[in-house]
Amino acid sequence: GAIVPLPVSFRSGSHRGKFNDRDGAIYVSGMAGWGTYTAADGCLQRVRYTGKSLQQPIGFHLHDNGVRIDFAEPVDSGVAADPARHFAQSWNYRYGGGYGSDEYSSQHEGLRGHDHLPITAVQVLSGGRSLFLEIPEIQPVDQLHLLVATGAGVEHDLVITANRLDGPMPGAEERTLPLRPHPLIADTARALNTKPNPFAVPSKDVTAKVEVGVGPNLSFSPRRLDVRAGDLVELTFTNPDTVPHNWALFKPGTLARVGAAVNALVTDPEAAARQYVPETGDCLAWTDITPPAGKMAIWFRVPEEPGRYPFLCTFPGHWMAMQGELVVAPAEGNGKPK
Ligand SMILES: [Cu+2]
Repeated sequence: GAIVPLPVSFRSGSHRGKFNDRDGAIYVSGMAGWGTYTAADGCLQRVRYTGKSLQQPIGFHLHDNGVRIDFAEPVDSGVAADPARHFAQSWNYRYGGGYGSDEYSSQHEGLRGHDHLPITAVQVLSGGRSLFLEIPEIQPVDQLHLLVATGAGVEHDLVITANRLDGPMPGAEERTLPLRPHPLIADTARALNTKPNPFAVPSKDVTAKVEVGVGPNLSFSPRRLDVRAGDLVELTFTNPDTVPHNWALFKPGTLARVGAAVNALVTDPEAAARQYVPETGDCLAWTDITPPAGKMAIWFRVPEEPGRYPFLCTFPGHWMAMQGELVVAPAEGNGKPK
């Protein structure tokens, strides 16, 4: 559904409305039970039809390449056909045990805020009674806010719950970005299917302590870590960045396969519950997705095979840049555990 503000104001909160068959008016009642800016504690008000026309959105349809909006009156095509006259943004809520939710980016997992969605073209349809806004980056989201101009100085807000997008609107450019799962599905998977990290178990037999953090512009700092074959490593991962990251170690020579699997995680509702670690069997150890200002330690045994083991951040969109190497030297005969 969508909400559309009406150009009326009531003396108090408006909780209930009902049309009266006898006079065709809608009667609205309500009260100021929660925080409100209204003047009165309660109200019962009548909204009459004056006989004048009123331009309002009266319907909409979501496609995977944009939104069609139907209007009560024909739009002014000179204004409405210009993509720059309209605005679109989206955000998500976090479904969880707490009351209420912050507003989260629908494009950057874990970040608070809204995302601006570019409107690349507008089609004026049905003799001006419908508009199709091409929005190639549209996704299933909790809130999609459109500000649509239908004439000079005439704008309409629609706040849409975009649970499901239909196929592409014919005649408009098709989307290129993959469709993400609905945020509610990802949140539910996170709540139900998150398993404890198998490497978050402290060990007393540590033979090497390693610290790795996050540098500027999607990088690890340092990018190279040195250990010996068979070491029992305590690795502390620190994230001083403004976006979430993880640290995941992979078998040598698996980057191409792992990268493809990481890219595919964007459309997988279970990915967040799995800390965005791909299920290819190539991952040797990993931290959880660590939030901004977060820190996590893991304990793992270095493989017996000396060599250069790639590590990545597998958070969506990061792995191409955010890479490093664990360099495993041959073990020495110094009594270290093998
Ligand atoms: Cu990252």
